[in-house]
Amino acid sequence: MSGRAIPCSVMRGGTSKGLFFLATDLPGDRADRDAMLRSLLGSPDPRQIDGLGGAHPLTSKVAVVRRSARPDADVDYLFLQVWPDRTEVSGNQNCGNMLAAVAPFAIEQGLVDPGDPVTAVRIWMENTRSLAVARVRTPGRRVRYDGAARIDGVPGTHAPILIDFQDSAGSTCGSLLPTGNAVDLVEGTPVTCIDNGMPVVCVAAEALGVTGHEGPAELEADTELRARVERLRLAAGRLMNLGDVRDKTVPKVSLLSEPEHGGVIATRTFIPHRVHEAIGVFGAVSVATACRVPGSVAAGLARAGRRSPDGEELDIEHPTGCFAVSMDVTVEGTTVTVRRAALLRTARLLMRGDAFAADFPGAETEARPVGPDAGRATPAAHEGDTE
Ligand code: NQM
Repeated sequence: MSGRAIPCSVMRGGTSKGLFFLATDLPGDRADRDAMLRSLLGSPDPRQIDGLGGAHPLTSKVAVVRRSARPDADVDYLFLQVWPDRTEVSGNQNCGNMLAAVAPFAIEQGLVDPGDPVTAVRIWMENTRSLAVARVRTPGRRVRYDGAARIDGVPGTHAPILIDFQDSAGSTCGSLLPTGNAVDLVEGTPVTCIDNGMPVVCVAAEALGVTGHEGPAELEADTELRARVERLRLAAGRLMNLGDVRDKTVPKVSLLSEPEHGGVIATRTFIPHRVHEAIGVFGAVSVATACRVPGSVAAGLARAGRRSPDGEELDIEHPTGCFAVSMDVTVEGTTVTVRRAALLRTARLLMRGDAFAADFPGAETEARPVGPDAGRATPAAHEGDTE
């Protein structure tokens, strides 16, 4: 046998897909852990042919889950972006799509006792040091993945997973409007820099010479546009307290335009070098919030949302449909306060078993036997790992 077998679940969370691990099944040392993950996903290689990664940032993701020591949380969730074509394994952003699968994973792994017919799982998101509550269907105390909920970007219908965020404003950059302004002139272009769970640079598509209704492939093929977006991102990253973002996955850059399908605003989002087929969860929450910041680039293009008993429903249009964000935002003078944000996702368990890491330090020496009689390896400690 070569390599090491690691218990692993492959799950779709929202419009993303990745590998889910218990923290106790991964090496405690960060460099060893990252080497193992690169090997499991097949990075760096644009095709990830020798691993389980899907050769796109949206399908080259990892969630590490453990029982929480916090009184206000059931589990801790660490998101890691494994770049398909680079050696970096990055914990500098959160992922709200993978988050959708964390609660079912935690229940099925025995970290959370299921209720009947719904289980609310309190999740401490280590990347942004903030809390989410996910409500999962568990009739008969078993996770149900099938159901009638539909999200754009995913074929078919599945069981709904409702997720609530309370304190996501400024979770990466320190404040909702990290530059202190609703609009900044960056590289001669007006932008709104915002962080409501994801640092995003909002820019009018028109200001970059496109309509904002092009498809991802067309935008990615426009090398001049990509270079301009990256220059904007590098400059805005510094203004957003993120330092040199050359090798970071944040901030994202969202090209905004007037909606075409009855939504509030249309988006095309660079994440940061590929264009998202839809939009990230926290990316959508941040853009939706920007729509309600007076004087912002987004507010100038946005339409009204639907009033709801809890606030407002904002449909954020993206290349493959709409992302509905339910928000309660108050604006007093220049102060914008986000009381809550909530949304609907679905998830599905695709596979559970052992993944094989072929090539990382210690792979051979720590190998555990494979076969019907093989026991589980003694878990490695994996504490204090916040990125
Ligand atoms: O913004 C892609 C995704 C994401 C992240 C990205 C996400 C989020 O769609 O919360 O979900 O922007 O890198 O999975």
